[in-house]
Amino acid sequence: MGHIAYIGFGSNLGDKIAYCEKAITEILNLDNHRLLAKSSFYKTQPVGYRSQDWFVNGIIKLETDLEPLDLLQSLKEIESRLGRTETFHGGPREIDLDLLLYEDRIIQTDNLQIPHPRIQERQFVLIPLAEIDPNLIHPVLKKSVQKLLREIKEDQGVERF
Ligand code: PH2
Ligand code: MG
Ligand code: MG
Repeated sequence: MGHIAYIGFGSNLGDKIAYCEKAITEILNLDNHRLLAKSSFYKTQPVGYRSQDWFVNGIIKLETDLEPLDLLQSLKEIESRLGRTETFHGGPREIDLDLLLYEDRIIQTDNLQIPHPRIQERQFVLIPLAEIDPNLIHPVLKKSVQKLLREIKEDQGVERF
């Protein structure tokens, strides 16, 4: 039986759009993965460490047969295959694939936290998520994506391409 997962992608090094497109293709080439929805691509200002180039960000909604840790492992392998180089935490990257939500599961381990702990702070996640599924309920905060988005007061610089 398929499970529904949301994956955020981001790139701010090299050909950003090409890295995002390639990552999506690789995810969909995994056995038994089906694309349910894909957001637009967004040009976003860096959140956190600010002295780096702007990002391309977006979200896909997937059906997967993999359990969360196996899906995470597959995402890490795709990041490496696409040539992600190690910089520093929060620093520039060719491709970042984050498992944001998996069904309504709550997982707290050293390697994996689901829901992703910073969804509610980030317009670059919530805006594409709201484009796909505005009424999706955050399983911990028990609020819709639309509501979480309205609760962010500052403009973080997210523009649709
Ligand atoms: N990822 C981060 C830190 N800051 N800012 C933007 N705009 N987009 C990102 O994907 C991003 C970020 C850490 O993963
Ligand atoms: Mg990330
Ligand atoms: Mg990551």
